[in-house]
Amino acid sequence: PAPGGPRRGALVVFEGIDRCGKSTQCSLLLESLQRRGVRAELWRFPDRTTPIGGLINEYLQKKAALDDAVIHLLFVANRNEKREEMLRLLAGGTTLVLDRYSYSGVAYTAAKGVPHLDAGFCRAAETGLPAADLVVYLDLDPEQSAARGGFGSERYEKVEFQKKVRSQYGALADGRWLRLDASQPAEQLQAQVAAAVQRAVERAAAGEPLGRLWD
Ligand code: NYM
Ligand code: MG
Repeated sequence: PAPGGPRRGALVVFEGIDRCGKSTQCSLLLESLQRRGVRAELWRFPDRTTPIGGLINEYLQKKAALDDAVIHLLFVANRNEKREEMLRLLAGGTTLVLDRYSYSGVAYTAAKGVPHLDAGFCRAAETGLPAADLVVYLDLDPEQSAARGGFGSERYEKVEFQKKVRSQYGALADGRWLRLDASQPAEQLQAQVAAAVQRAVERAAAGEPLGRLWD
């Protein structure tokens, strides 16, 4: 970092199929970071509070039908409308914990199997956004996630589709992802998450530059 300048925050992303436990782990992580005095914020994508997020919400709740390319690009736009604020917070030293990000964008759209919306197209649409310093991938068998409460009300929450999403995540994951077996108890998962996040926060603070998708 510049001498005397702020130490940048880390970009930590949680990914996984629906009902794998991301939101629980994100909240536990935020509490543990704040307890340790690390300045941090928790965001989720899609951000349903913006006008674009409102359209996405209607699509997910099956109140609106949209072309697959259009909904895909709305998810991309929803990340880009938060891009500058993300970069500003990170540069100012805030660690950002994201409940889903570009990796969801690729995995869910590519899982549809639409020929002109393959993983290559999806990845290309994300370039220009910052890459995660750490991706925490909570891997779970869709039969198990389906048995958890709340599953089944939104678009995409079907076991057969979730299996395809899981295989897309498998193709997307590189050696730097922290892949955890999400069937473990939440506290056990959190201990592994916290250790990896601490290392990511330290690397960011030491001046490791923020990457760009898909470097
Ligand atoms: N989703 C999420 C996508 O299809 N593309 C994306 O880019 C993102 C960020 O939206 N089923 C899907 C995954 C989920 C749904 O997310 C909403 P959540 O975390 O269930 O609110
Ligand atoms: Mg969901």
